[in-house]
Amino acid sequence: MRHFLGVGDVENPKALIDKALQIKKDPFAQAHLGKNKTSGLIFFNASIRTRLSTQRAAQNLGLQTIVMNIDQEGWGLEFEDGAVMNGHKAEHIREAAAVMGQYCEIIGVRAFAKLQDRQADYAETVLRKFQQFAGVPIISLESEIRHPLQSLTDLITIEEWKPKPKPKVVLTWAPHPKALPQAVANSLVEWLHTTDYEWVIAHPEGYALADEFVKGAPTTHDQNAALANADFVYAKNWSSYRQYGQVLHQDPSWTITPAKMQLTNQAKFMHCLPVRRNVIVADAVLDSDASIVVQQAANRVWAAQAVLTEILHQL
Ligand code: AN0
Ligand code: CP
Repeated sequence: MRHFLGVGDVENPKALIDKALQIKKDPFAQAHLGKNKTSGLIFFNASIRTRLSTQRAAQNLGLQTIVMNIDQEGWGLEFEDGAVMNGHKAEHIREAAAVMGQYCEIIGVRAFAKLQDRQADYAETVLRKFQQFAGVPIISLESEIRHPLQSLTDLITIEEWKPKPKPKVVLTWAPHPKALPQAVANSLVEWLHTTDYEWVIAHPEGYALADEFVKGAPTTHDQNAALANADFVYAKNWSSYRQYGQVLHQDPSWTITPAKMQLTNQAKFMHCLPVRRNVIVADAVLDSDASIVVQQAANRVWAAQAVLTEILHQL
């Protein structure tokens, strides 16, 4: 594996999950793999988990890390080819990415969807430009449309907690006041396609994900029906794909409550975090034994370490 932008870059997703679980058991087995090498983590958006877990993973491998909040601390970047740069953007991605590639053996980039131009977001413009011009492996720290380190984590967590070989996983939309990207949901769906689990996507009308991700996966507008026999309830909000970037409504009947969890097979509750309490999910669910959101977030380290290990082996 050279780049990690999506499950398509992973030859054997199941083997990567197993590798991460192996690393979890013995985190320092390859404490010198990254010696004298540096990873750069470039953030266009806020982060807690991605930033800290990837740094921690790098540290476990003896890999140095440079972190930059480029939206606040860098020059304004131009991404258009042929642009006449007489506006407020001081530097082109061609030079910026090429220069970062001189300082780092691996670069991680986080660039959320702007939710204005669907075509630009779905082309993963920012990550692809880094891939094109940096000359080093690129790791997605959440692109406009994917969050593969999160999805790898999610499958690691399901593997650890599943009560039967083929658990039922429900990915359900839940309400949120702000327009959020589809990245976490798209990406989870993309990874779920590689499993033999029983799974279903539940969302209100108007919130269908892009066909390129859903690819005919079972989908319903009936959340209660979807929750029957669920072993995992994965809640996440996303804005509309069809009416791109719009919050069509915030229907509170989609909030995950104890009554909703009662419909399941004593399911575990999952969310990528950050989560809005009593909007996405009720306190009583998050504060119960059903919630594994903190254990899930802890697994971010092992996902990142497995990916960094694969890439370091290829350098
Ligand atoms: C982001 C999103 O939904 O893509 C990041 C999640 C990891 N969430 C928020 O901005 C709240
Ligand atoms: N789940 C996740 O990616 O969290 P952060 O946005 O805090 O990195």
